[in-house]
Amino acid sequence: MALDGLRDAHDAWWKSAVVYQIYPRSFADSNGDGIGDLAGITARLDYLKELGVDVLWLSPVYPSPQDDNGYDISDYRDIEPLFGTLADFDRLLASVHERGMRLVMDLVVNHTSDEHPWFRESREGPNSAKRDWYWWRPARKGGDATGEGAGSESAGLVSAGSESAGSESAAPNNWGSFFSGSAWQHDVASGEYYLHLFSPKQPDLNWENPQVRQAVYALMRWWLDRGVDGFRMDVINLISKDPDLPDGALHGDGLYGDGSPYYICGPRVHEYLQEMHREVFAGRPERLLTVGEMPGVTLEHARLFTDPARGEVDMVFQFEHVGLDFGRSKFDVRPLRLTDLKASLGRWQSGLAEVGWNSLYWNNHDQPRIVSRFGDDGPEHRVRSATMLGTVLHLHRGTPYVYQGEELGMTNAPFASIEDVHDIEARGHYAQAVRAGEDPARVLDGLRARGRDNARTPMQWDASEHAGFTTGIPWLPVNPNHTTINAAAAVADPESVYHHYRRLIALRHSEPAVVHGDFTMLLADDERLYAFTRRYRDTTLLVLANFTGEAVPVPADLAAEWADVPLVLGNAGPIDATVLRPWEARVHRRV
Ligand code: TEU
Ligand code: CA
Repeated sequence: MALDGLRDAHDAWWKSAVVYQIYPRSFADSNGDGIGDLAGITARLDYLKELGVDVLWLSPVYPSPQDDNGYDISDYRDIEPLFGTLADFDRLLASVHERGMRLVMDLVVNHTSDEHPWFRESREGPNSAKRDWYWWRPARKGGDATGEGAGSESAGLVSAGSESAGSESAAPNNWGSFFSGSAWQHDVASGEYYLHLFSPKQPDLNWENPQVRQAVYALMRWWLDRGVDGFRMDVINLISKDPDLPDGALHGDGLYGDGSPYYICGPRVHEYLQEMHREVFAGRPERLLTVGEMPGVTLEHARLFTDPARGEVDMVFQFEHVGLDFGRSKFDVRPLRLTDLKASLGRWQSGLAEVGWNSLYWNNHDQPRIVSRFGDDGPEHRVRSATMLGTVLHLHRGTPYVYQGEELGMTNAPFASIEDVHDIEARGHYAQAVRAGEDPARVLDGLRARGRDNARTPMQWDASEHAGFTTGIPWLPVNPNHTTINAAAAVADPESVYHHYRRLIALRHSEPAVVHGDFTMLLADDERLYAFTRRYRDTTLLVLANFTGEAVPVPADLAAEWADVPLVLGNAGPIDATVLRPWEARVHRRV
């Protein structure tokens, strides 16, 4: 393993790779049922190959009741019938490999679906052989197990505290779930509760139990043996909980406690990932990629997780830069300060410079569209702000991830009412906030800015009725702006966001300074310009970007130093060395 580590540290293939995330439900529908599927993806591979991406990551395609759009898995060794069959999967994988690309699966093993056979067996009662595979606990002493949630009984389960939770709750502790309400679900038959950090249909697996860990490693080997090229590991830094499950400090709303100190990067998380690495990855060929999704991960932990010598994961998704514009919650919108963004990304650049590796992302299936968030999605500035944002991200040191439609500059969606909102997190938040007396119109504004459905409207392939996504009725309406923002139009227009992303990806493949160059932040205190250099051997790149809708003068010393240095990429035509146009971005290259 030490040898593995040494090799990886230098030229792991994924350092020069770009990953493209597909949300299968919303990518391409092949059979007119309104839901994207595997055959739809297979039919669109040439588009992705043309874009130039190296790796495709599929959000979950396993059988699932779809309570959280597939992040609730009921069978780890099959394909959800809505998406196709294992034969369709094998065809997709072969077609990806034929084109010289790789395919990474989503691995969701912090929790299963409550309809997974493991949980069904676990729920049979305290003597079930799998009882200990999940986190079952008796009611809190002195709590009133029948008090709250009474009347909302469904299928023998009563939500712990959906009505009157807080300190009187009988739930084993006061933790709130990520999707509103208590993190505990009462099971009437046994009188006990089970832990679910996400929805009640996503019970948390108990990783303390070695049988659980072996079962997970076995399913991972099963997919690798089938030929997949790695995993994106869902909330993998939440798998180790403090087994005492202590109460957390009360949230602002006074209803639930914050359990995160007891499950974010918990006591055994590094041990588990090292064990996983030994049991699943060690001795396999080097073509694999592992990325751990890690909400709340600190730079200090990230360095440990991604130190190749430790054998844990290749890189992590951290969340700092996508939380800088949160107010009291993610739905409470606060404007981004550019200096905060630079301080955060800059800290991660230097923190993982010597050891470890960064992932780079603006978007995924949980985040609002970046052009609507940090750019300007109006007709005048959409293309230029989207290409500026892409340039800044892709020129950092790390592996960039492109989320489907980001390469088209797709925007947030205009949801008219809560009726149009599908996502479980958004609906839960709306219900809780309105119950707590907040103005529904304002809550909806928060959802429009931050709701996960923004990322999940169907891929905009062309200007036709449902954007070429489906011949049927899409499960979530297409964004009306698909008449102008779509792949067909973008491919035909050399100045489109698509072609700019294609050039960014090509630059990474041809220019070692983009992959390996060191990173130096410039103008750290400037609220309008983002500037940095990348230096590798005799090459220096300067990246200069205007994060505003106004022209901004280039500081005189920078202008003088770089005026005659050629551009390798820009988004605004011929440059004026002394001023950046609105949302302009440039990459100069000096040798
Ligand atoms: O998300 C984990 C996560 O912490 C958040 O990004 C989450 O989406 C939520 O917005 C918290 O406010 C992962 C998946 O990416 C997400 O789609 C799943 O819903 C979640 O885990 C549970 O599997
Ligand atoms: Ca379909």
